[in-house]
This record gives sequence, structure tokens and C-alpha cells, in this order.
Amino acid sequence: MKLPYQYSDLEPFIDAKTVEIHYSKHHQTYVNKLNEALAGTDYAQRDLADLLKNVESLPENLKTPVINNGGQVYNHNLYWESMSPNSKAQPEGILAEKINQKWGSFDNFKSEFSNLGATQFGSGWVWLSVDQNKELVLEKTSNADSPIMHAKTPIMTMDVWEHAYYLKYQNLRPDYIKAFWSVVNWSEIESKFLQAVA
Ligand code: MN3
Repeated sequence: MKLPYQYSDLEPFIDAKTVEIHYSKHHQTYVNKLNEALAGTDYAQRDLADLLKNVESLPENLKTPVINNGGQVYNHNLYWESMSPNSKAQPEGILAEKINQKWGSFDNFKSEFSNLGATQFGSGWVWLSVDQNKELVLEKTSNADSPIMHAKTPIMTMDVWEHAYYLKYQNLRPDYIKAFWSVVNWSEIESKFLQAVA
């Protein structure tokens, strides 16, 4: 996917150099490796979300490359869409109501999401997803794993791999997590929520 903003647009919260290397090197490498793995197969033109939802039905030799590289392409696409230079402080409408119902308040939701990020051991992701009962769920996953592979529809994610924050925040992952809230793209997440429950 094309990055929906310029490298420097998330400054000072996420610095330009980090976004540049993250998008043009890390993310691009996953795209290249996925394309290499699928080249010449019947799966090359399939929708990525569809491949990941049905990853268990793939031929054995494609499962690992699709889980690792396809998972990371999907996860990064959602990560870039989860942020915006035009962030508003909180969600509105039905999503806001559902968050309040489930977690009591937006602040509780925020602190639970942040805590999942701070406690993820090693590389991984934090997710807000819609499950099969159309309920909101918060969870963390390791490496390239993604709720899309487990019958859920992710609507928001935060990358907690070190490459997402190390240049600016070094070992201080909690500072990166705190900064992330200043760039969350709530309008986009609201619209993904409405699609997921429609
Ligand atoms: Mn990453």
C-alpha cells in the first residue's frame, strides 16, 4: 500500500526517519518476500486478507511464508492506517459507546491497550478487533501473528516491534506507546468498525 501521509507527518510523536525505514525497508521487505513466495502460484492474485483467513488450507510450503510475510504486510497496512497527522483525541459515535460499554471508559480502554503493548514479550502487535459475535476484543500477538488469521476483523493496531520505535525511544517502549495515542486515526477506525459490524 501507499503510505497515506509523508514520512515527517507524524512528528514529533513518530519521527520521520523511523517512518521512512519502517515503511520503505521493513514493510517493503515483507512485501517482496510475500511476492516471491507466491510468484507463479494460483495464490498470487488472491486478496491478502482472504489468504490469511484461509491460511490453514494453503499448501504446506506456502503456509510459513504467507503467515510470516503476508501477516506482516497485512499488519503493517493496518498500522499505517491506524495513524494520521489529523488525529482526534477520542473516538465518537457507536464505536465510542461500545468502548465505554465494554471497558467502562475510554481511559480504561486506553490503559488496557497500552498495558498489552508494554507487556508483550519480544516482537509483536496490539489489536482492537471485532470478533464473530460482533463484539470488540483487545489482544496482543507475537511476531507476525494477526487476529485476521483467527476469525476476527482487526480495526486498529500498534506495532511493538523494536524497529517501530527504537531510533527515537530506544528501550523506552512505554514512551512510544504514550506518543502513539497522539496520532491515532479514530475516523478511520470508526469506519472500519462500522464495516465490520454491518
Ligand atoms: Mn513493523
